[in-house]
Amino acid sequence: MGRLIIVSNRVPSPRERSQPAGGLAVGLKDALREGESLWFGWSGKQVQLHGGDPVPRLDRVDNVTYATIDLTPLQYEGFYQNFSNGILWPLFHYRVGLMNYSRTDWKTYLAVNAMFARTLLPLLKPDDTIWVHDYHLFPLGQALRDLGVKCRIGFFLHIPFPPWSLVRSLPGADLLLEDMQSYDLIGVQTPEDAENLNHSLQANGLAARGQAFPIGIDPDEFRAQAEKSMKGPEVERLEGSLRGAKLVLGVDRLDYSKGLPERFRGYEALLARYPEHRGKVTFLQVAPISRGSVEEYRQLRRQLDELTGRINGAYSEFDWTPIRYITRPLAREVLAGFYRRAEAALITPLRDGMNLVAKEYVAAQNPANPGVLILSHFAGAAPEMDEGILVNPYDPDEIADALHAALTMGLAERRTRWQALEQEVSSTTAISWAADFLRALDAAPVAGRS
Ligand code: GDG
Repeated sequence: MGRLIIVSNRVPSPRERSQPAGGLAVGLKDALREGESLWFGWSGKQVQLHGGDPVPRLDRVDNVTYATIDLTPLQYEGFYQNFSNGILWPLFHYRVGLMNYSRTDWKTYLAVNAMFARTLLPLLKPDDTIWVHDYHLFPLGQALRDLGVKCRIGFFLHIPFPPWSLVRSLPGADLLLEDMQSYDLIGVQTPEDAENLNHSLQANGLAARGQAFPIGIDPDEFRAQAEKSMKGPEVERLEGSLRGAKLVLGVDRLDYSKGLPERFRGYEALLARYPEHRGKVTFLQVAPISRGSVEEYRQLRRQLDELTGRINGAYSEFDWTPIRYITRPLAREVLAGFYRRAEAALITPLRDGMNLVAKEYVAAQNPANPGVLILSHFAGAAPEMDEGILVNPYDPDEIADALHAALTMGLAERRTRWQALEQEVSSTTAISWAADFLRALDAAPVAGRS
């Protein structure tokens, strides 16, 4: 059996490797356990290079070789910051108006993908299987084919794929789709994404290669974390500080795709329209700052600072604060206990590829007294998780009604809903996701290569 080669923009740091957080690293950890494998990508460092390509740094742990390269500050800016996060991210989250297109960044994006291919090439063997991840690396498959690579190459997109009528607003979208023909299989999160991708390919006279492989978590590991964390000092301190109030929890990177201002307004509407909850509920939003040097993200932060101040100013009592808002990351094991303590999770992205937080919340619950999941229709997880309360995240009043329903729901209904959700989270895990994708890639017809 040949090796598995994973390529992603970022390669987990040595610390993240031993304790992987998030679906990608967890799912791959198991896939990487069998046989020899290599994980290639950016180190996360920016270094000024004087001519030529970087040389990959190799570092081996058990049967996995991690190969990382540095980017120059100009590559970081054009490829990562501007094109990937400033153009592709908003567009693929249906926010064309936030896309800051520039032809220079497009050229840097293509050049960095070509550089990834050139630096990866000497590490490859003919019977390797290559699995490329996410929107930073759409053109990588073609760049490898241009260098004569004939291995099987699969691609997985972690974010949504919007309809062609939106995608086409990106200059060069047709070229990106053409490049994607180099992949033997393209995985996306949901059937809707697969349909959009396949229509886009067909609108450009290309073969449909998209298939849905919804990503999951490792529910057993997360449940164990949550149980352990309940006995820890942080959950005890949280419990004490709540003084009997119910807890509504939100956990998201501080990103405009996550619907945070709308969510805060939804909670405000709860306090306004259902005054019986005043003083009896606390909303804790954990939102670690992400991409903090991009203007749209700074604006969002200012907006949330203002909303939190306004809502707390209007509704606080001298001994009760309605919103607790933290923009630093919390430790994963602490977070797991907070999920288990929360009576409701409020997860209302405007668009999300999947949303692993929704699955983690379900895995963390106490079966005897589970909390309620409130989830946006526009999370990739929604079709699988419709036993939660599904909401339109643009409507603060609908969020308020859902919160009221969750906070007053009886034990029997909470348990019935949770059991169905738990079944779903346990049946599509990170491990089965990676295995299903790799099996399908192995079986995919190899398009016209000898
Ligand atoms: C992308 C797609 C897709 C969050 N805050 C803290 C923390 N987290 C962890 C969560 C979860 C992960 O980060 C976030 O995963 P999501 O899936 O919710 O969202 P994205 O980061 O946008 O991920 C998404 C995913 O890729 C996988 O394909 O589902 O749609 O956008 O695991 O728990 N972890 C810690 N502290 C925090 O404060 N330790």
